[in-house]
Amino acid sequence: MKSAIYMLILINVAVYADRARKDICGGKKQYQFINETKTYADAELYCQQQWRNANGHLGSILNKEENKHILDSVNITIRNNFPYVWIGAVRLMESKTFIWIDGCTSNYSNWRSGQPDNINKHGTEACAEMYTVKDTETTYPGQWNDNFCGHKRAFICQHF
Ligand SMILES: [Ca+2]
Repeated sequence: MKSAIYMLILINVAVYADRARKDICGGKKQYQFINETKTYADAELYCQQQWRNANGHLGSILNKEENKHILDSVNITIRNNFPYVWIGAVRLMESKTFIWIDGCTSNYSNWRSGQPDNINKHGTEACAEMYTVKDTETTYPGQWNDNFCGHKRAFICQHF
């Protein structure tokens, strides 16, 4: 799994170079909910391949409006079937910092209280998911958690 994360980091570096050509972070992106479950690396690959010519990636969430937009775009029946979905933030190597996989940056975050905690019986929690439903008394739809990248989740792609 580590190699998959390193691959994602390399992708990120490549995207930073891409940004120099086109300011994708300021552009109007579209999100697409994918109701297939995949590991984090496979989900990112799917987004890249599906929108090869449109900067496909797992979705970055740069502000409150984008976070709400993602949640509102997935109806409640689907949310109940997929209570956790991968989004495009990954842990930067072994640090406490998470970065958006498309290379965009923002001060916005919406972590659940106590997250990211990097605590998992499987190992490092290097990938970010969003809760789509109320998970516990202290978890609300739209909040984020770090989790083990090998879990299979539905996911949110973005493209332009
Ligand atoms: Ca966690």
